[in-house]
Amino acid sequence: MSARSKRKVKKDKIKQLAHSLGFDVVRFSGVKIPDKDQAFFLHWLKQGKAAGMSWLSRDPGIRSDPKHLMPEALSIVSLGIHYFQGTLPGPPSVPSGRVARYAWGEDYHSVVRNRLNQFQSGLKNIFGPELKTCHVLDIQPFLERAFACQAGLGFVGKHTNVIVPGMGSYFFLSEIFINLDLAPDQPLSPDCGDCVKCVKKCPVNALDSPYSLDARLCRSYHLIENRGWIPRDMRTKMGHWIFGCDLCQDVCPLNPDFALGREDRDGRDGGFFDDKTEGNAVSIGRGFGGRKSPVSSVESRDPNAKPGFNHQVKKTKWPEFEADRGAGAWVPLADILRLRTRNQFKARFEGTSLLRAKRAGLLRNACIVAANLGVVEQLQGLLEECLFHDPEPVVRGHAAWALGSNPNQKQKRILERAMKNETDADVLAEIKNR
Ligand code: B12
Ligand code: SF4
Ligand code: SF4
Repeated sequence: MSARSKRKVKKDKIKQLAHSLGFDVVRFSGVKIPDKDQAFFLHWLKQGKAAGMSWLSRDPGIRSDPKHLMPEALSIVSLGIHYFQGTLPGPPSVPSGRVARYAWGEDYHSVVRNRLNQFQSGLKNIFGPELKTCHVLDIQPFLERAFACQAGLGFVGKHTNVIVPGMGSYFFLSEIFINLDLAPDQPLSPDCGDCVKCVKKCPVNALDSPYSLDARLCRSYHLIENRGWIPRDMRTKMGHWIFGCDLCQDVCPLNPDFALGREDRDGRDGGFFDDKTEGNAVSIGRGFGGRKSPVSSVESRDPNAKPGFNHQVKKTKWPEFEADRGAGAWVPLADILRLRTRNQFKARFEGTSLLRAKRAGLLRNACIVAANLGVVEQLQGLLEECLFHDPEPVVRGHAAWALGSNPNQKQKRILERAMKNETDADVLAEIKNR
């Protein structure tokens, strides 16, 4: 067998194993990614776009180089895990906050990590004890999107997410560094064409330029990663989102039409949608430059299918990411506002990604959504409890903000009473500013 065929056989075996374990897309690259990706990242940091995520600027130089983690690495196996669950369920009858799709089910870190461990053991069984591998999944300091692009797993859209041709962007990324010399796959070129829908639709202008996200403005950053106070002028812009944000992906014509939430179509996400036609079929004309999708081997049978999206690929094959396996698409605000201790919070959200926001962060978000949905009166008792009894100033302050959002006489009296009780300067400022 020629060296070339041997390399192909190795790749085929790896692909077969990965697919048998449920990984949806598998591509290969060498360990070197283009210098422009590292340069782009450094420039992004310098512009301050990482907001409070100071961990991103720790050792920025190593993020593009697998050899820092595994000196023997010769290739990267890039893996795509499709988590799109189908149509967004309607909101429950009680006031509820919306959760980004990636967090509906079980925490993907543990689900995918388990599968990666099985993958690594399987690879050892095939290639023997000399084989070395390391896996990367979100938290390790690497530019995963750049690796995925280099391997041709997808291309970066203007919303900055990696889009898998024919399937869309609702994918987790993960990589295996491996000491086998495997033939690289070809990168794809970015192919949004003239479309700028995500850039235009982002209600906070976080996509201030295509392919670059300013986390200081992004709802996803504030609702998940920001551990402190949400800037006052941004609070109303959070709409009904309680954890993460999917809007730039929901409006993307390279994602399934039914990704769009009904309430988004109606323009009810806090009323931030200027374009009431959102959700109607959109044609960008140039999806994938008219080429056949490199991923989908099955041509769509839907005569109205847009170029580039395979309408047969709809839902995730991973039951762990379905809404019934975790927090779900909507969480009742009352469920959150009554969580007074860390243990209560852990018991309610154990095994889900929502733990990342921490108790105070999630209560803060719930206060904001209560005001944005106009349901303060309905939740007045719980908000009052947060204002008087929560141990965290950030929760008391956001409860005060919510109670003062459109106060009736009763709510004004609650705030006056809190003025006399409160000792924290930041909370007092919130009460006074209402
Ligand atoms: C920090 C972080 C965030 C931050 C900042 C996001 C951002 N856009 O930078 C916040 C908290 C806002 C966030 C939000 C989300 N995140 Co996040 N996040 C990360 C994390 C940990 C680091 C990303 C990073 O380094 N950003 C810095 C920027 C500069 O780098 P970058 O976005 O990776 O961009 C590179 C590529 O674009 C590359 N590139 C390649 N080709 C091209 C082509 C062109 C033309 C250009 C200009 C650049 C380019 O160059 C850039 C620099 O290397 C990664 C995991 C990881 N270790 O990579 C997950 C990750 C990016 N997040 C992920 C997810 C799922 C999300 C959310 C969808 C969750 C949600 N629903 O709320 C949102 C999406 C918001 C959005 N529009 O990006 C997935 C994305 C999967 C995908 N399909 O792309 C990742 C990869 C986690 C994972 N392992 O699956 N996230
Ligand atoms: S995640 Fe939401 S806030 Fe962030 S860029 Fe996308 S649409 Fe804008
Ligand atoms: S909405 Fe349009 S511009 Fe944005 S990522 Fe999708 S195709 Fe690209």
